Amino acid sequence: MLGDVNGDGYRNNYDIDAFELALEEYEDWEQEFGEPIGINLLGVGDCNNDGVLNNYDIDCIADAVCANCMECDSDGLSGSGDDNPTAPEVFAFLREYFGSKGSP
Ligand SMILES: [Ca+2]
Ligand SMILES: [Ca+2]
Repeated sequence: MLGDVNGDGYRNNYDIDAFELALEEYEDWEQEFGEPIGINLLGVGDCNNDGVLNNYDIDCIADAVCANCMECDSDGLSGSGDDNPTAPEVFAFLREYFGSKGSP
């Protein structure tokens, strides 16, 4: 499922951490999610279908994930607690960190 980057069958804010990991360290993502679950990163993360997962996919993944999670602006990221960033905050960080080029 596109956007289900952690392969748990749901597309929600729990996928944001996995997406961030995939952007930062593909090898780590492959070990933690790809191989154990048998999912293809391009299948779940190449949101704009250009054949690679990179910063171009941030906006698309953000839309896909946030469209399906009512709790996007509450908790659920990186465990529990009140200090966690909201999904929009995380995506804002990712755009800044990786540099979002937006849609072609
Ligand atoms: Ca998921
Ligand atoms: Ca892509």
